[in-house]
Amino acid sequence: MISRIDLRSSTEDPRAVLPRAELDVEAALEKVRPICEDVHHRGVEALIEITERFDGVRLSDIRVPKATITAALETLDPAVRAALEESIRRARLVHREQRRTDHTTQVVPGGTVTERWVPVERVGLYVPGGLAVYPSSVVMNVVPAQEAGVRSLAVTSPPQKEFGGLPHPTILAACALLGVDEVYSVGGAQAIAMFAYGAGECRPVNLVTGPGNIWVAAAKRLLKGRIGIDAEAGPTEIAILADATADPRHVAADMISQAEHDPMAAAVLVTDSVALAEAVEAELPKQVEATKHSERIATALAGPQSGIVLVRDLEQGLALVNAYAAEHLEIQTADSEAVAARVINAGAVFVGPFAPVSLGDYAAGSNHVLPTGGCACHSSGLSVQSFLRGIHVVSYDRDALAEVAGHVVTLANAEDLPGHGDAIRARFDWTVPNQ
Ligand code: HSO
Ligand code: ZN
Repeated sequence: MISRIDLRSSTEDPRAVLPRAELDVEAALEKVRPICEDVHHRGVEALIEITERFDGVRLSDIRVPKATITAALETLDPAVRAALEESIRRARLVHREQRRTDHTTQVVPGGTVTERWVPVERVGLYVPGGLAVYPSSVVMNVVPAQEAGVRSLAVTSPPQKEFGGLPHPTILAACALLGVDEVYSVGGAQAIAMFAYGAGECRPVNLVTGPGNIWVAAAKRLLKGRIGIDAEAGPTEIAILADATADPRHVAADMISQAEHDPMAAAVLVTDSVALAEAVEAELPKQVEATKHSERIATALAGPQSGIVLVRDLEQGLALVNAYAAEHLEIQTADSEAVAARVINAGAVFVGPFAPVSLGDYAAGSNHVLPTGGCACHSSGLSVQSFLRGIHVVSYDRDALAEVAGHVVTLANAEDLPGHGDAIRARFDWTVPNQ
């Protein structure tokens, strides 16, 4: 069901020996290019045709009427509504504290630099359809954007045949709960193109966030620059660093929880305990058989991207998980807080026996849009910061400029850019020496 990789005597670079899925976004680029160009040139007409081709739905309009969004909330199961409300409340608590305050540094008397944090004006949020419906992803995208102060937010999600070409009603209900009333039933690469170029009622956006399949990732790569993007999300992944104190039933359940997303999802257990490895190997088939999406879970666990990795000790384990830079990393060891404090690369860290990844997926308050594919070594998950730009505001008076004028002219000349120096010298009637 899952392969075992024994690295106890390995001295190789951990990056070379760890299992990881390769997602060939480059190959998808050529397929999405004509789609994006078509949306660029023909707008809504192209969106309707492409949607019919890929989603098997003929849309009369790409925009979901406001009344439909409100109606979705009215018919939402009250238990789901209560759970979503709690998820939103907790996410707001955490994300509100991520707001940045403007800061002014007085460099010299009369000379200041202020960093002003300004929200992106208009954002497009992509909510995937596909194998599962993700109202929780609406929460994870919308809450940080709203807390950052983004004024204009549009959500798009693939049309569902069984719901008459609308996005899933739970997604619409989540939008209603969050006060989002601009929603489109468009998915795939064409949705990203709609956001980038605008089409019909959808004005172009400045930034697109939210996970999606390989076509969405390819469109994001293609259109990046014209629009900002959060990340090119790949299949989800969980790594667990555990010792003999971990409960194999919990470890197996957590691996299964993320394997449930996608046959290409990755579940990697790193442990120094042969007994735990064996117990998890025995537990996995039992739990997989008893669960609903056993087929795709079995595929994900058996895939080359998943495995149980044996290490000499937790030191080697830590080096390994830091090299792997998992989207989600659980620490289930005796002193889990101390081990977690030494993690430097992960999208999010879940500490101890009672912080499973699924808590973070729905209701920890943390964000579940996280860097995949090793990108956690240079990028962060979605946060208020993702929706802000820091603008430096430079304010110098005559005396403050005079004080540093000579240095600017010198550096300009050192770079053979005398025009730069002259812009300073002109302000002092060319009296600053041109050395
Ligand atoms: N684990 C996913 C998020 C998610 N799980 C949504 C359930 N619903 C990626 O972090
Ligand atoms: Zn999940």
